[in-house]
Amino acid sequence: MANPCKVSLDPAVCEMVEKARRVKVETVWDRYQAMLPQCGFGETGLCCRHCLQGPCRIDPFGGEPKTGICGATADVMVARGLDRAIAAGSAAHSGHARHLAHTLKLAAKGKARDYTVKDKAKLRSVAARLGIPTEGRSIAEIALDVAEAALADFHEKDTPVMWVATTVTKKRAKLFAEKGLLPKGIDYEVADIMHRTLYGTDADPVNLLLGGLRCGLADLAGCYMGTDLSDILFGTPQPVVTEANMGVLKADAVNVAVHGHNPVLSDVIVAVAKEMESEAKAAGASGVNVVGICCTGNEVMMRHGIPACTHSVSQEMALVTGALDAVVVDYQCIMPSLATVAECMGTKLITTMEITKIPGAIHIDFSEETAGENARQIIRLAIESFSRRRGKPVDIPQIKTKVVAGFSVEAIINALAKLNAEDPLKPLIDQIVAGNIRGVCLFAGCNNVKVPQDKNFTAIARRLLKENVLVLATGCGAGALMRHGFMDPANVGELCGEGLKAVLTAIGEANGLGGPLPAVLHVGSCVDNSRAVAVAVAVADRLGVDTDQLPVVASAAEAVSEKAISIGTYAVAIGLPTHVGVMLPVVGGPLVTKVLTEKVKDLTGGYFIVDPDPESAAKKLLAAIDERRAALGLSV
Ligand code: NFS
Ligand code: SF4
Repeated sequence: MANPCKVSLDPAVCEMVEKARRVKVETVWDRYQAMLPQCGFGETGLCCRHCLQGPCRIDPFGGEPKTGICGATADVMVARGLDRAIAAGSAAHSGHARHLAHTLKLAAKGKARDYTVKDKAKLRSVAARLGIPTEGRSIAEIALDVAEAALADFHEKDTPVMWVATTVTKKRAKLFAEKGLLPKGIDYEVADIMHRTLYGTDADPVNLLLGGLRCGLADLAGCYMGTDLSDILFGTPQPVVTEANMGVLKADAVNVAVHGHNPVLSDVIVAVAKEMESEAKAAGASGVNVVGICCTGNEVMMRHGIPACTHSVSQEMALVTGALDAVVVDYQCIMPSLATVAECMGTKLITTMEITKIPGAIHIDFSEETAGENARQIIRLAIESFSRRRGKPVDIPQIKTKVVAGFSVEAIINALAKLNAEDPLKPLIDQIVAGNIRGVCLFAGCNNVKVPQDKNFTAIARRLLKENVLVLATGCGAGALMRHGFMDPANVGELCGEGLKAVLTAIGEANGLGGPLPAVLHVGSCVDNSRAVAVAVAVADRLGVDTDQLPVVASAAEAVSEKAISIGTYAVAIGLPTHVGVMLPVVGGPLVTKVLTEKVKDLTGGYFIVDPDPESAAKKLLAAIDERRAALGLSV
């Protein structure tokens, strides 16, 4: 269907962009237009402010100046810049994981009564993987040890980072150890990047990239730990039916959006919202309607079926409806502009974390010890805000899609076990061998203002699904695909090739769904890219190969955040061809570009594919899948 709105493929977003124009609320797309043309030095990565002699910039066309004032070449400049982006991404994911480790520790000590170990089996399995004894020990004892092991992984100690050494294949752990790529400590690696990219330190672009690769693996640890500890504290996701897009807002309810990343706050809000229904009703509302934005939304969708309102670049549009009474944020991917939009629309913006304050927002100092109380305070503010909004017109786009989410590794294995209880991975592997599943693609990362929202994700996914590629999705990539019906099983017939359709139907029917699994499996938030790694590692182990031999690829088709860069880096480190659909600020460095897109293959088997065109990107991803199939002796 032709879409008159140029900025997004999502009709709900288009409706709200129109409204924003009408009511004169400035949007991310307005600010992008005002920013054009963007700086060519920055776009190609050829500017440096790492010391006070700068800023320095290098001519991207080979003219003068050819180096910075200190003599740093183009390749040094872009490698240093990339390294710092990887370090920032790693710091963010692992900051989120460390927060969970603290929560688990407090819970184990009985000091945070709003938290318990919800998934004891997951706790035991994580402990076993780390070599922590479980026999004859209490849950609190094991939980405390797991929390301590997590915190220990942040600094240098006698063992390498355990959340890398025990989560990749044995072959890969050995390769990383031999090549000096096994991270020593998560914080250690982030600090190491800051050190080596300091003025006058590392001036060898390849050495800089190796440091970046190791820091990228520290990011894998942060993500994997984030998933493990969230599952332990809040439960491992199981398939759940819910909805997505702005049509999930309800004019007559107290609408509260949870936005950001960490379930430490949002999981408690979901529980407290249920308890406070009567308070909301007393204020004249039909109830409390909690909805999600970005990855916090993914966390509570995966575990509680909380509907998703919108994602990433369109976050302002959720407020433009005028129907949101409160937006509660923790950290990461929260546009500072929300404060202005909130003020215009009568929404309360509530910040909760010490590291994320926004002028104009209400700050509630959240702590694990007082989580329930904090959450009640937040919902009360939302109810107050509703009372003021009550009876006033709102503009909720009547657009929503059905979503089946909740595909943790455990849930996927459970589903496959219905076909083969002894060897659950066998049916999956048989279908890959038979070619009914040609390969697997993971869609991850954000929506970027430079791309019409969802265009790359939907175009590439459509193409791959038709070619029988099994698609997993996380983060705002999952958000994009869910808002376009890719997670509604009713659309499998239209979206998937015959082979894939048959496989999804067989699994769905064996599980009593009376139909197929959805075309795209939602595996969670961005830290949950670890779940995709876990699936790949399990399949590789079962086949006796390494992850760089599998017909598995990844795509961050509309990436924004430095976190997407660090995730892409560990995807390459474990051996995946990894597509990025926006230009990376490295193209000004010819050697660095060549290493990232070609040479690194000799080291890890993985490599970056940078291509903003979704059609040609899809072709390249399919070719990468077929190359792997051929090498394994499978039909292509
Ligand atoms: Ni990932 Fe998730 Fe979304 Fe991008 Fe941000 S919310 S952590 S970084 S924008 S996918
Ligand atoms: Fe310029 Fe070198 Fe300083 Fe960077 S580190 S700003 S290239 S002098």
